[in-house]
Amino acid sequence: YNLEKEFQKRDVAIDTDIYCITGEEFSLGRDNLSVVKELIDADIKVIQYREKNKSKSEKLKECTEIKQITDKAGVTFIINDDVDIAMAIKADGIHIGQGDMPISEVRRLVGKRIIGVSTHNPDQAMKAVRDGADYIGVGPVFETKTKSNVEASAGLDYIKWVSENITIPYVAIGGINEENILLVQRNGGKSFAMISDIVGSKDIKHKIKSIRAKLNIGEMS
Ligand code: TZP
Ligand code: MG
Repeated sequence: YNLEKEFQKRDVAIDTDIYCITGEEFSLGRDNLSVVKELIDADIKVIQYREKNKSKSEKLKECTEIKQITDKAGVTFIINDDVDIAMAIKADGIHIGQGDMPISEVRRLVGKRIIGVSTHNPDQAMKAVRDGADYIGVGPVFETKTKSNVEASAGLDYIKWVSENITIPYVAIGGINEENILLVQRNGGKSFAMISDIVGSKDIKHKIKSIRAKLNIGEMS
């Protein structure tokens, strides 16, 4: 039985514009499943499931449900932290941090699935590329209250450095919102991972529309 063979890598675009991450505690009382439905309705193409305070079985149940609707919609579904859940539900990818298992070990487990790795400085970025990450997270660009024990802000200089030196897809993260996203774009940002500004919006579809309008204007100027 070969897990790696069984998985057919989909033609997934990780270098999307907005990369949405779940966080039920920031979702104004909505559950993750209904937030994901709204994200899909707003034409979001990459969604990461991230829940730091739920049990494994709760997460597995939610991810199983979410996977059904992301599959139907052709949306890339990435799991934060839990390689076992990613494998159990046949997720498109896994996102890991600096303190997690080495990329080489994760690769042995997940085969051709997407591996994303959080990085906070150039050394970590170069190592992630060498070790075979499919994309890197770049941040935290700004201060954020969303993540506990968050690393010091890496600032705009780091995203700029990545844009000039790293050839695999990268996703800016940390404190990005509608107000400051153009600044991140001007400093080399192409994909933007967000939690609170999106899932914490009353009208998620409208929020995504106005962020996209800003990004499009930024691209033209
Ligand atoms: N990793 C670095 S910052 C962060 C994560 C998961 C939190 C991002 O959340 P927000 O609300 O978009 O600042
Ligand atoms: Mg992690």
